[in-house]
Amino acid sequence: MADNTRCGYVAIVGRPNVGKSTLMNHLLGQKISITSRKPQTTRHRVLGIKTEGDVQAIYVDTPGIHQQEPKAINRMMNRAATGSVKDVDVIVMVVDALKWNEGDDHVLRKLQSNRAPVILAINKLDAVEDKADLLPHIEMLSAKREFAAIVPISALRNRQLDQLEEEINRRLPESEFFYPEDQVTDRSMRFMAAEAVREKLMRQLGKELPYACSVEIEEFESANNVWHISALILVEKASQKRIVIGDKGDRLRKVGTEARQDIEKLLDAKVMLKLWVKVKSGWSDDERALRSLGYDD
Ligand code: GDP
Ligand code: K
Ligand code: MG
Repeated sequence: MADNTRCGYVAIVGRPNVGKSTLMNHLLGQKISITSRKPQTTRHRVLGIKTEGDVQAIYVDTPGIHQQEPKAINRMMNRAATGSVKDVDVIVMVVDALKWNEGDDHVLRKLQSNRAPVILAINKLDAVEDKADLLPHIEMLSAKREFAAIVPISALRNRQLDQLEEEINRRLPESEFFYPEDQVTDRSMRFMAAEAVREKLMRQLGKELPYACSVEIEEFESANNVWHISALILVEKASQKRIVIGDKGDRLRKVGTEARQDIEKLLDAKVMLKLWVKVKSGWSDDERALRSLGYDD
């Protein structure tokens, strides 16, 4: 390891669906955190570790910060989001270009007492039709708070991510690396496998029920270079179970195929994936049940 290394924590925060997880994955150059068009896709705090040269940036992807917290799962996600921001070195606040709303103001308020520098990443630049609208928008945003830097980006198209990274890295403290140079996340492969299944469910189920689903890994073993994994999909009602399974099992099969391909990439090995669907009523409103599913970290 070189002298004068830098290392620190970078929290990625923002209201739901602005592109936080997409940004983390693209900064890391691999899929660590699941994404979809739906808010509340990210339910857990996920670390993505990037070591390059003498800098190690430890990104913390957070569930979006919600204004309403009626259900236990929302309260837990908010706690995960704000709790993970406490001791970080840099905060990247992601917003959707030209779409500032009171959800963003709410996030700013949550960050008010935090001492870490806040870099504003104005995302989805590619979706802005008239670039002339951008300058007054940036002016409006810079009046909201003293941001350490403002960088317009497109996470999805990898635009200006180098500039953003530069702004982040120069604010990391001098320190030894906290993780081995080849480690990319603090999460287990078991967890990543469950998340891969949940991502496909989030993406393939319309508005019907993605929020009522949770995934538990029951078997995770390798034999002769093949991983045998079985995952249990928990839903709240029998009607939801039918939707997840789909006509003649079509949907479940599709979820299984796509999840298996992602898991094979992660493990770099062949995978046999079995999926089961089971009804477990009321779990999303029961904090104890959530704890047993690992939602409390
Ligand atoms: P999160 O809830 O903040 O973590 O948001 P996600 O990363 O899950 O992204 C939400 C949606 O926005 C997904 O459909 C992404 O593909 C999309 N998205 C993210 N970044 C960009 C971007 O730079 N441009 C466009 N057009 N879409 C994006
Ligand atoms: K999302
Ligand atoms: Mg996310």
